[in-house]
Amino acid sequence: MDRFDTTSGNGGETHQQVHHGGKETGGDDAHLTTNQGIRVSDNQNSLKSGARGPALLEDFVLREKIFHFDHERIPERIVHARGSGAHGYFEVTDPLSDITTADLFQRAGEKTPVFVRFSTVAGGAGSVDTPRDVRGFAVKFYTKVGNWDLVGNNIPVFFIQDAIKFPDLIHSVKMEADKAYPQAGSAHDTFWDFASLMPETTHMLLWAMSDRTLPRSLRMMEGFGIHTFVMVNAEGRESFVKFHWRPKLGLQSTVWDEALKLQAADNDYHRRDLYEAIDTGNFPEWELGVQVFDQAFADAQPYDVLDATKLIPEEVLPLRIVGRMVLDRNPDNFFAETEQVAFCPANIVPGIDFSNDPLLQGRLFSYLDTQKSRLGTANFHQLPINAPKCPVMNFQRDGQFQMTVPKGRANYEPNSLADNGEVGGPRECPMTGFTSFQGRADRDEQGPKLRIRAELFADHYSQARLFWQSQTDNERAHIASAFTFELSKVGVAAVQTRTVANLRNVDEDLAKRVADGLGIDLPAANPAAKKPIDMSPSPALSIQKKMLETLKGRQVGILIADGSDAAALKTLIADIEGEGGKAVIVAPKVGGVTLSDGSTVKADAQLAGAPSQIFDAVAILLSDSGTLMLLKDGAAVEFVMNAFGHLKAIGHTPEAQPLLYKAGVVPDAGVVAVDALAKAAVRRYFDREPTVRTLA
Ligand code: HDE
Repeated sequence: MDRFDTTSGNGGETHQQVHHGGKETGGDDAHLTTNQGIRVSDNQNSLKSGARGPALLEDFVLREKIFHFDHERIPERIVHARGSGAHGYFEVTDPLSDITTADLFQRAGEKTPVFVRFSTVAGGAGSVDTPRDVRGFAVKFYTKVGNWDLVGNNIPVFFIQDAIKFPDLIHSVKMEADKAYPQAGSAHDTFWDFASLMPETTHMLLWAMSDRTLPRSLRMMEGFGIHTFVMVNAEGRESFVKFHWRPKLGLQSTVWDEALKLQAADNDYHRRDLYEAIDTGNFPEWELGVQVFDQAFADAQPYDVLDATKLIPEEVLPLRIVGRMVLDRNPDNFFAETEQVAFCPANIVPGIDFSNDPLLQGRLFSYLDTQKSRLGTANFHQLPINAPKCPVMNFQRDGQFQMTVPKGRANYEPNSLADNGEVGGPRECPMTGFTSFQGRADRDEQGPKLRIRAELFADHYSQARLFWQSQTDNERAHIASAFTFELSKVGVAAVQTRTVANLRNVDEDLAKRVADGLGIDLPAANPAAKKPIDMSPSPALSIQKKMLETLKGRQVGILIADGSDAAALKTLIADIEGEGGKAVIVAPKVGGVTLSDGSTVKADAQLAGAPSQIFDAVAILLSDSGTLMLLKDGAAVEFVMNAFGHLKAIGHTPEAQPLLYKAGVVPDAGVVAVDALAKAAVRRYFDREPTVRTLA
């Protein structure tokens, strides 16, 4: 039964209507109807003039069905088109009342409902989940006093400093205008042409070329508000704030070869991972941390806190953890919720305000504007996923798809025509209403109208250098290799040269490695607009330095075949689950195998459809005969070879050794007996990497 529930959650001007009455689920009295509520007698055959005659135009059942289908798609987002969402809540652990009057931060233990959408940036809605790309991390808090949207990314800085460059940046990274390829990737001429001509992109480029853009799971990413925001407390004291989300499962990324192979294995790898985790009660969780500072701190930093290409190292300004966010419910309907959710950085609540970051200021216009084009009406805020869960009362009226039915004739304020003849309708409230932070007259906030940037914005390299110096050797090799890979896809030599010339201002070694990887001469350094300075390395910027050793939220693929040891399988599954991981049985036939004791076990996945890149570690639990059989199966050899190449732990039976040998596995700390696997699987073996591939 088709039931559209447009419950807005809007406690004031309620537009709670069920257009189509009836029961939600099927049953004897659940009848298929048209959109006009007319019962349908036959949903299999169109109306025809005779069994072999022409279809009749009067068939309103057919016409309505096709008409509606024809208009099912809406424009996808111009950026961040591919995304996955979930419902959950934010819970305060340390009230921020000393810093802000924002209602949602006042009371320990209080929960605020949220809807979160994670996304890739460059690809279309139907593109894959695992390209090298920045991830969006957008949170809508349905607070008691209105919606607050914290629309961030999984990287704490951005490519550009001023909103006026955003259309150029996005045009350059999207598919090239004439060819319409490549999809969902930055490894092409136009992106690197733009980036190489815009040295302000350098810091973010290092992040983009790091493993941050290859997350293992949406549940294992950090999130950042990026911009400096403002908070105001009850005394009217302003603070600057930066927002950080910290995943409870720790940071985890894939390696590049693995990410490429994941695209082939599962287009929906991240979407499926998020959905299944929530569906099985393994609710993803993040801590919310804030960096709070004042003008004196801001003035003392060697960079401008209004510049979105800069971060504040947490070693300099530690995070204060104020709450946690748990995602505990999958959307009921992807389109109605994840597709129609409309985030907007301009949605803020009293106690929170904007800084003068010129990138943020541009965003404040763009998001509202784009929703009109995407959702087709200025009333998109009435959609259930966007509607605040507090009263909405004003005199904004009409427009396409108006869902409310306001009563009375007075649609203006002030008015005195309420039913009782007194002053009617909602009125403004100077005490509790949103009041903009006034800023300070002694700051350089106002002046002549100029198209100009503040002086410190000209330093494009110091923090790129800071990022590079904060990485492990292995992470540096990944970054240099990613630059090399991407630039090797660029056909215009001058673009390669210009990029490497920029990198010389970051670090000589990085520039040399990329030039060497490309096989080009090291160009002269580009003149720096401002000479870079050395900052103290920040270990918090490295993924590997703060990775958790855990199996929680991870999955281990166990390859079995006829004859596999029944007792060992049982113990291994218990060990994996004991460490908080998930065991997935992979076999040549999904119907299952006959184990050593004659019992049978069903497989969770067939070998050909479950390559090892979808797992965090693998077990090769084979008997002699099973090994003999799988030695002839390319999928089995690749299963082992890729697990080794992707630096994963491999647990194996002695009988499986010939398969490991054929797959090129060389014993190391990550190659262990089956009974030692659950412990070994809590991490990756990065020191193996030089033995399996050449890195720049
Ligand atoms: Fe966005 N961005 N953006 N962006 N952005 C959009 O809004 C824009 C920027 C981010 O899951 C659009 O609803 C401008 C930074 C996320 O629905 C659009 C500028 C950050 C999402 C838009 C930026 C983001 C978007 C496209 C430079 C991290 C997905 C569809 C001034 C802090 C939200 C839409 C979702 C989406 C504009 C820069 C994050 C066109 C003009 C910096 C996570 O309005």
